[in-house]
Order: sequence, then C-alpha cells, then structure tokens
Amino acid sequence: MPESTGRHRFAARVLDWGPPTEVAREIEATESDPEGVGIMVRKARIYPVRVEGVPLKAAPLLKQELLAVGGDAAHARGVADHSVASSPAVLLATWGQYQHLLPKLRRQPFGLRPLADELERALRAYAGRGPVELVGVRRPLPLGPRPRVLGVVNITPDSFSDGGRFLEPAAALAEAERLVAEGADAIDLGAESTRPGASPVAPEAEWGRLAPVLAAVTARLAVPVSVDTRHAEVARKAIDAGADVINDVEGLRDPAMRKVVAETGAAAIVMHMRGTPATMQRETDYEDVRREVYRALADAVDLAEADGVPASKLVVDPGLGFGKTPEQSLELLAHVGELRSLGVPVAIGASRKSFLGWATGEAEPMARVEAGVAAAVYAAEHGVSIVRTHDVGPTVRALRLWERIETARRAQPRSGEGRAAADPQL
Ligand code: HH2
Repeated sequence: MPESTGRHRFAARVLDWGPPTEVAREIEATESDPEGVGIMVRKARIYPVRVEGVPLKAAPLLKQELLAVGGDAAHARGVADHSVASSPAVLLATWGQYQHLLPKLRRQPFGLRPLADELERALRAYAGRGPVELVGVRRPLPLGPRPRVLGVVNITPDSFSDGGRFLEPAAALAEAERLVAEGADAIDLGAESTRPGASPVAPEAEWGRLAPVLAAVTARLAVPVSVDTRHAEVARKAIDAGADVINDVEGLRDPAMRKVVAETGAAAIVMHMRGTPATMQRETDYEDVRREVYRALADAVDLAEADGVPASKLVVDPGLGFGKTPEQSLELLAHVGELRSLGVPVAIGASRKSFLGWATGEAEPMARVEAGVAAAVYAAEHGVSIVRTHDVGPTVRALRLWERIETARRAQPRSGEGRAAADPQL
C-alpha cells in the first residue's frame, strides 16, 4: 500500500470494544511480543464500578488505593469534611489495575475486605461467560452463546396481547407446540394476567386453568417448562406436575414461595416489581430506577440464597413495564447488561409491551412485534441469557443472525498468550 499523506494518514481507529478476544487479536496483529498481549489486554478498558454505602472511614482509603494503582474513585464531597456517614463511589480502573488493587484492599480495615470480595465477584460475573446451563427440576436449559427464547402461552381471558386465545387447553397446547416448532427453547405458561390493573385470580382458579395444559405440554414437549405464577401453592403443584422453572413476577418476596423453590430444587426467575399488578403503576416514583431495581434484585437474590435456594438456580429480570413508566423501562433495557454483575443469568420480557408502543407510536400490540425483536437483539448484545416473548419465530430468526455476528467477533486470538489474555482472571 502506498504511504498515505492525507488527513487519515495513521488511520486512527477507535477499536470497537466487544469481548477481550477482539483486542487481543488486534494487539497480536501488530506482531507485538506475545507476552505483551496479556499485559496489554488488561489495560484495554476501564471497568467503572458503582458501589453503595462505603463507610466514611473507608472512602478516602479506597480512593487512595485506586490512585496508587493508576485508577481513581469518585465519592461524595461530604467525605472530606465528614458531613456524611457513608458515600456511594464510582471506581475507575482497568482489569490489570483491579488485579493489583484487590489484595491491597483486603489488607485494609473499615469494610474494605468484603468490598474487595464483592468487587471481584461482580467483575468476574460481568466479564465472564456465566453459567452454562440453568438446572431446574428435570430438564436443564442450556444457556448461551445466544439468548434462549422462552415462548409465552397465556391461558387467560384477559392478557394484554393474547388474552382469550389459549384459554382452551387444546388451543394452549397447540400454541406451545407451534412455538417449539418455531424454535422456542422453553415454554412459559401463565394462568393469571399481570398486566397493569388486571384483576387477581384465586390460586384454585389459576391452577384449574393451568393443570390440564401443563400436563399436556410436559407430556408432549421435551423443552423445559416454566410457570408464571406468584402463588406458592400453584408453584408447588406445578413443580409436582412437571414444571422446571417458576417465573415469579413478585421476585420470590413471599417466604412461602422461597420455601417451595428451595425444597423442590426448581429454578426461579426473580422479576422486579413494586407492589402488585393492581397497584404497580402508582409506584413509578424512583429516584434512580437503575440503582433501585439493581438493589432490589440483589436483595431478592440474597434472601433466596439465605432461604436455601442456590444462586445457580436463579435468574433475574428487571420487569420491563411492571410499575415503570415507558422511559424507565427503556432506561432499564438500555443498561440491562449491568445486571450481569449480580452473578446470575439475566432475563427480559419486552415483547408487545406498551413501552414499545410508546417508543414506536404503535397502539396495537401486534404492531410491536418488530420492536420486540429489536429489544431481544439489543438484549443479546448486552449479555442477556433468556428472552421471554410471544413472537418466537421472528425472535429466533433475528437472534440467529446476531449469533453469527457474535461468532465473527469472538474469533479466537492465534497465540496461547492471546487466548489466555482474553479470558482474564482476577
Ligand atoms: N411480563 C409479563 C408476564 N410475565 N415474566 C417475566 N419474567 N418477565 C416479564 O417481563 C413478564 C413476565 C407480562 O406479559 P404477558 O404475560 O404477555 O401479559 P399478561 O400479564 O397480561 O398475561
């Protein structure tokens, strides 16, 4: 190539940051010393981490230790004049800098040791590939590299997008079979609408709708089945009848539900919702929706673990549209990748929801299919493991393309050093 003298002489290109493999390959392509690949990949990106409630005495130490490794930390101004008891902090460091920081923090007092432990878990969970399968009661759901598609069948008269269509057991079974034929990796059966303002259904009536469909679906289909219920007694019967996963829109807040999940070994989707479907749209007053939903999901996971549900059985879901304004749902979707820091797989359900209608100007749920597919692809790009959707065929087809793109991006570095560097260990 003739030497360029133009404005783009150096072809300065900000490298698209995807997986570390990408950077490792670009560094290799400079024909740099192979040993240098590992050292440099760890410098390629700053991982900003927000932590809450750093004790006043710990905050300056934390900043000092970060500065000492070449990073930095922001905390409240009130730390300097001792006008606050604790402060949130945003830590700024590369992977390599965190490697140096963690052992130093572990030698410090004032809570910095547990902070180091949590920081390490969050970084590993965020950057790593996560669990490879979700093990429910019987049929495991393999996860990754593309999100698994959870096809929705609502056995309800009043669901917002398909209410009344699958109330007959035969119609519900036919729909589940159709969704699996279209590529659904698992089926989610729901017998109570949880749309805003929906009337609650008594557990007996819910089970009456669910039982025949669950029996037929588990007998006829090989995929794992999840049951969308917030009632512990329905969950127990459903697991006894063959369900593998409980999808709880109340996020296992009922101790009886946690007990059922712990005792049966079911997997559980812990979804975020304030209040109940009847009240949730009156509870959209968040100071910082990302932070508050993250905190609530973190607490729900801790509570479930304390009650005997291993983290390996849990999935978290930000509950798009559940007690959130359209803007809040979009903000949560925009930052859905952050939830990976919790160390459990992430699920989302966007399909046909009104926030998509708000964003695209489409009043009819069926006119929101493409927007739902776009949300699923966005979620894939941000490391979401499970996408709950009514529109399985279009979603699966779009995610197949995404998976091909991802494969191209994840081409492995040539050298052993490059491969090791791209799989960073703290
Ligand atoms: N959304 C709905 C129901 N269950 N579960 C999870 N984990 N995530 C979600 O986003 C979610 C969910 C609402 O959708 P749908 O079931 O179609 O409507 P309805 O509640 O009216 O039956």
